[in-house]
Amino acid sequence: MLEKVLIANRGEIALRILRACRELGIRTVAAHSTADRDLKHVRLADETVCIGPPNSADSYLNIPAIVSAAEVTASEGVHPGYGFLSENADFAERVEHSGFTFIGPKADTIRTMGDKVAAINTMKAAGIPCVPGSGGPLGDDDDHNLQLAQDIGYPVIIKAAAGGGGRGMRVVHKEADLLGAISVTRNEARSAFGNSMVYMEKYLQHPRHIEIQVLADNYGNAIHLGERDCSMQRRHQKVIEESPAPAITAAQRQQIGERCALACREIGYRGAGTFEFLYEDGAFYFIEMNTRIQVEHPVTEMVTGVDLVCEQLRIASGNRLSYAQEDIVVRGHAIECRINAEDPERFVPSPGQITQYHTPGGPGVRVDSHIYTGYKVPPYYDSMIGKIITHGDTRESALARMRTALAEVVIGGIKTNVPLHQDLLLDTNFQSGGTNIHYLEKRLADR
Ligand code: MV4
Repeated sequence: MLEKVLIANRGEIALRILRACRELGIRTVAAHSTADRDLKHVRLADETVCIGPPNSADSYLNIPAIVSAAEVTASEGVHPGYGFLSENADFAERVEHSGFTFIGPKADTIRTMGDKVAAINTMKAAGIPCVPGSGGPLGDDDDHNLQLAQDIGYPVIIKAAAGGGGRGMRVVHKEADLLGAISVTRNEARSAFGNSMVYMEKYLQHPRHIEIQVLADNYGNAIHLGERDCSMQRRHQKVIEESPAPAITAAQRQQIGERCALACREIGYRGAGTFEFLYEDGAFYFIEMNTRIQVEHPVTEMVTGVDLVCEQLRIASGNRLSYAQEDIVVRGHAIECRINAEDPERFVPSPGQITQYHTPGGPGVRVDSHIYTGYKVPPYYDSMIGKIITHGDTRESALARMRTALAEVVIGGIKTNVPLHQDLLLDTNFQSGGTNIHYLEKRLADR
């Protein structure tokens, strides 16, 4: 097993990684910015190292500072968490070339999945169903692009190959708008990502966002751990996630899950990963692969009983997967509410000191958060301050436990989106399991 791991992240995921390390007897190094000296995991870590000033660009995104921190602390592994450098292939490469273990896939895999055109082509070749589209980057031949869109059928969507997660895309409803949209998306992609490559897909108008969790080791073993429905989102920020997805059957889960596990074996995937699909009218369409642990991983942990972060650490330590596919059973239902320090109506961040904090509890309730009474939420980072996750035998029971948990939680001194969650938990369309990716934004526009 790795002996010492540097945690190159902050907040709840840094604490989550620290807990997994503790459980496995791995010593921990908390790499933190000057604004984060009071983070809970910094206080709990075996060692701490300051990697720079508050701005992420100078600390959590500062590759030389993090690699140096690993060197001076004689760390063996580096866990990137999510966000920040977690899907930066150059970072993974620098970590490995400096003699440390990057806790994630090979740098080449991260690079391939970061290029959405390459990712789609890789997955298509590995038997994963994809959205009908250009099958490659768009060229400069206007007539060819017009013909392509006509063949695919309007509406189409133009996406930046270097984008992802909702950045750099444009929906086109009619032929007259196509060429302008390609050129605008290209220019935006060039200035935002330094890469003007764009591609075209059929635009699916009312899909759900369903993603498959996978784990793979260095020995050609790969398993899937079912799916998560993350359709409840606003501006590409997920708000509520759940597992299993209300819309699909156990047979569908097995079919798409096995395809993903097979694809992992074919491409030599390693570590934890997520296949993102759009799901519409009974069919799955691959859009992207995430090569990191995700915010919403706890709902999968709650229904499968698998500790995904411990598995990441075991895999990076060179162990075989602790589970075979037959060992993975989806039991009951789990739901996660992301708690943000923000105004619940206007969504503006609400940093500041937490004057009072009471956590919910009881059967099937889990709280993943780094906050405590007296903690000051800094203004420099993402506004997510934690997650409440509930589990029950049925979806109804998980929802009831979430309503109880939300009524119990007290976070004083700052605004949070708890009232929004309370509202959504009472929404009859959500309760009956019927929402797509546009539901929340429509509902907010209507209120
Ligand atoms: C799409 C789509 C419809 N059709 N692709 C947005 C984030 C990025 N991961 C891909 N996205 C979308 N791609 C096709 N062909 C709709 C979206 C989309 C979306 C996807 C998942 C979750 C929320 C979303 C919100 C708006 C648009």
